[in-house]
Amino acid sequence: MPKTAARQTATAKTEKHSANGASKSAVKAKNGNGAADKVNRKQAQAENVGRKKSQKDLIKQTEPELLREMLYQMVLGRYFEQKCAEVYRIGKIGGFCHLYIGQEAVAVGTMMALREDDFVITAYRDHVQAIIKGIPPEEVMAELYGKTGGCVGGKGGSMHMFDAARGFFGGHGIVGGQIGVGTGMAYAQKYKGTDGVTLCFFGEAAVNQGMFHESLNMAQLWKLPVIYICENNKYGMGTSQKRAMSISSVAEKANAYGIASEFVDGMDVMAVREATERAIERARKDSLPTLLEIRCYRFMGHSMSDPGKYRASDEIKKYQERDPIVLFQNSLKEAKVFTDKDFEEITNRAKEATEKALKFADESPLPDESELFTDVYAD
Ligand SMILES: Cc1ncc(C[n+]2csc(CCOP(=O)(O)OP(=O)(O)O)c2C)c(N)n1
Ligand SMILES: [Mg+2]
Repeated sequence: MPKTAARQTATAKTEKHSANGASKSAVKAKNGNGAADKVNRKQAQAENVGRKKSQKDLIKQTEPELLREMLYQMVLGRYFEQKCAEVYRIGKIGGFCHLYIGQEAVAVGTMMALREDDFVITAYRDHVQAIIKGIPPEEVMAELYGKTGGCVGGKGGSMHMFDAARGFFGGHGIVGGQIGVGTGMAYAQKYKGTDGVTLCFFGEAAVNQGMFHESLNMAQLWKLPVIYICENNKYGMGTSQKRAMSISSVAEKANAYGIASEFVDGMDVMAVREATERAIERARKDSLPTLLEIRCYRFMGHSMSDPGKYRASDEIKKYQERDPIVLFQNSLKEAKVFTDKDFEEITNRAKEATEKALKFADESPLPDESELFTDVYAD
């Protein structure tokens, strides 16, 4: 094994677990399928107390203005998507529509640690990521409506948000497909001599695709500045991870390629940010990849057409008790950074931005019929 690979494997071992107290669960996950379900409640509560303390400690070390913006983006993501569900039900949005409700801490914690010129690519659960990357909520909503004011002129819809100028490269419907494209984006950043990095999001079900393994191998071999973010929400459509994956720890899979990895609590936005900052530094300074397994939970169905019969309501309730927004708000209050008045201001601002987006989408014209023949590529 070349020296560099051996050194990196050692890094992977020492840096595998976050400082947020999640390491014990990750080690346990090694021997059983779906270890998260088997965690005993008392132990989980004790871990939660530890994580809450670490969230408050990190809050105290962070600028209040940044914390305000982080909370705003999380609340905006939540309101925006609740409205998406509402207008979907009355037929204003058609086709597939996958909501991100419950996973907001992942996008905010990771993406808000980026520089503006860094790149992001993700799967079809992409509305909130698009907004955080700077696409105005109006353009995201108009895209959902299939209107010309949308970020891709109404031709992409829910799954295909895109804005190259803002460094947001989709919105992809083929599970795992974006992992190869994201790896290529990081290759381009390195080839062009920039110090930019790429954040590449995917779900845990995408890890079973060959593309994941081919990409991780190349990323470490060619030392690419890419951060792979596996949003492990435990389900791929209606199939639980337990029924689809022989090893339940995704982070551990990075060891096969000598890539540094971490396991992170996706309900804790500060822990997500902290782990991402380490990965960004590794990518920007040393041009090395990282795999972050961020454990989270989607509160809604896989998509708007999911009847959701495969999950027990008790399980959903268990995760809702650790709603990432409520958790963050409570920590901010306990750390005496914000008061109820601040929360009210943030909530009102998010509601206003969502209403403005809805109005814009309603008033935006539908594409002209002639648009059927533009931007269409066929051999
Ligand atoms: C190559 C491919 N196979 C199957 C599908 C159908 N499909 C769409 S979403 C999905 C589940 C993906 O789950 P995960 O990667 O965990 O992401 P999540 O939806 O949980 O965010 C599947 C199998 C697809 N779109 N592409
Ligand atoms: Mg999933």
